[in-house]
Amino acid sequence: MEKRLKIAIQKSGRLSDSSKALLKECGIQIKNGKNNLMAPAVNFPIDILYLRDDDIPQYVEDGTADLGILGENVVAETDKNIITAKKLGFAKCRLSLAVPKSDDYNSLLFFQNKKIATSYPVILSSFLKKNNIDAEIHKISGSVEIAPNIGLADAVCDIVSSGSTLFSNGLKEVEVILQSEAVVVANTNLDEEQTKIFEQLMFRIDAVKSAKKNKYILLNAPNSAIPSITNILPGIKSPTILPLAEEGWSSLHSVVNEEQFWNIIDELKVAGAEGILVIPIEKMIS
Ligand code: PRT
Ligand code: ZN
Repeated sequence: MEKRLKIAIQKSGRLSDSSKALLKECGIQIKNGKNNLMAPAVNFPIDILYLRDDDIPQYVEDGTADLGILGENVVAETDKNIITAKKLGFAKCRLSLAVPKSDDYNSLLFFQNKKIATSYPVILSSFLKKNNIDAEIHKISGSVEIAPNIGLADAVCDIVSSGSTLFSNGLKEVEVILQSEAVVVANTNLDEEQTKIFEQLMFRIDAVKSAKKNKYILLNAPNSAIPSITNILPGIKSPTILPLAEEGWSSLHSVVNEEQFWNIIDELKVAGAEGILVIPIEKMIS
């Protein structure tokens, strides 16, 4: 029988839509069984396991799942024997220490003998130990940000993304302990056949990721401007140049990084580029 890989993703929460969308962009169709724990892909040898994100590391360590998609914060907190194989660029956040806005904060010494509320006791205690701070860790599983207001703790260690949760609870972020984003994790004992499927999946993820980072750019320019425009365009290779019906003019095509694009757009216009079109790329294989 054909080997298949089991990939665990979050059943519902901040990671689930993006995880499903990524698999879809990789061309993988999942049979939709609502409320099922497991769903097979119809056109790729993987099965999807829907789990709570906190359970994924254990399942991947013991081989119940071969791969998983979850946040680096949970990977670090659960501290299982699994491989972090690839960063995915979504669900970016950080694990930070925060204190009441009105408190004077100068250094980590602030936390000496203080009480800190968190859902991340493992990461926090190793951070405090590394910095020689003695503090009491108060583990709570939700709504950590209200702990100082109800007198449960002096400070919190929690996930921050925009910062508005801390702000609306009268707290200020004072130290970042860990930066996090969604990653693919893998079991340490994949066999040869499983590794092959794993590599095919990573290849597709890379193609989707680099397509997202890049845009296809088309522009028209007088032939005399081609050398200077070619210098400005930081394409994969040299641009494609096609003659236009209008004598002495050409169309230049290239691939540019989304971030670079905004930096070079003015230079391109000054160099003589006209009719600039920027088009999303669906997949990019380098
Ligand atoms: O049910 P299950 O256990 O599967 O889900 P969960 O409730 O544990 O996790 P979920 O869905 O809330 O988050 C899943 C993952 O998303 C986390 O483990 C992080 O890796 C990532 N992530 C990204 C976040 C955030 N951004 C985030 N903002 N996880 C939580 N938050 C919360 C944070 O806890 C705080 O309450 O949002 C609040 C802060 O947000 P800002 O924007 O106000 O700063
Ligand atoms: Zn969770």
